[in-house]
Amino acid sequence: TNDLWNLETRKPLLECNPLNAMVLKYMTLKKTNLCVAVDETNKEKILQTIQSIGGYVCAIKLHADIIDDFDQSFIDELTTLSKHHQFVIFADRKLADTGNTVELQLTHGSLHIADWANVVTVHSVPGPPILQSVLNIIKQNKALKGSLLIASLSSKGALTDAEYSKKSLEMANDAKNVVSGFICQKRPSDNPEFLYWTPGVNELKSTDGLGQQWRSIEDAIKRDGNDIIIVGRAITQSQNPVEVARDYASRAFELWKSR
Ligand code: BMP
Repeated sequence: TNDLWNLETRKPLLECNPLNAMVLKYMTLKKTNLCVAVDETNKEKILQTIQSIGGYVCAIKLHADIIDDFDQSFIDELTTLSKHHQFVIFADRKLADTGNTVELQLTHGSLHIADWANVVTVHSVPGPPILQSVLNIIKQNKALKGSLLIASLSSKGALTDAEYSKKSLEMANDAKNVVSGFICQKRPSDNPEFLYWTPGVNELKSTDGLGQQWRSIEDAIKRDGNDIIIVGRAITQSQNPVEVARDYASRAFELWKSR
C-alpha cells in the first residue's frame, strides 16, 4: 500500500539493512538521491570530480577496472573523500560467476573490492550460490556491507525480460541479508525494504549511439518507481558538472519525496 512508501514508515524497514541504513542517512541528511557514475580512467581526474560534486550525492559509483593507475593511494583518498562528503562507495563490478570465484574476485587481485567498496553489483544469472558467497565476504567485516542485484539492464535488447526480473526478485527475497536493493529500469517489486537504483538517466539525450537508453529524471522516479538515480555522462561530461549535479539532485529528491 501507499502507506509503506511513506518515509516515516519505510525508514525502520530500510534501516534493518546496514547498507540501506547508511544510504538513507546520507540521502536524508544531504537531501539527495543522486548517485554519480564517475567513469573516468585516471585517478586524479576521478578524485577531482568527486571532490567537486561530492556534496550533492548519496553514492559514487566506480568501474575500478577502467582506472589505468588504480592503487592503494587512490583507495585511501577515495575513502577520505567519502567520509568528508558522506557518500557510499559503490563498485559496479557486476559479479556473475560461481561462488568460489566470486569470493576471490571480491577479496584478491589488484582490485580487492571488498576492502574499499561499501556496495557491489551482482548478476542474478548464476543463481542463489552467488549471493551466499557475497554474504561470506560481507561477514568478514570489511568495507563491503551489501549488494545490489541486477534485475534489468538499460541497454537496447537486454535479455533481462520480465521473467528474469521476477526470478531475480525471488532470489533477493530469499537473501535479504545480502541484497540491499536492485539495479533496475522499472521497479521489480513493491517491497519497501529494498532500495531501487536506476541507471539510464539523462535529461538531454536518449541514446549514446552504443546501445545505452536514457530517460528523464521524472520517468525514472515517478513512472518507473525508482529511489535513486544513477547518472554518468549527463553530469561528468557537461560543461558544469557541479551545477548539473546540484540540479539533478534537487529535482530527483523533490520527485522522490512527493511520490
Ligand atoms: P551514463 O549515464 O553515462 O550512461 O552511465 C551509466 C552508468 O551506469 C555506467 O557506469 C554503466 O556501466 C551503468 N549501468 C548502466 O548504464 N545500465 C545498466 O543497466 C546497469 C549499469 O550499471
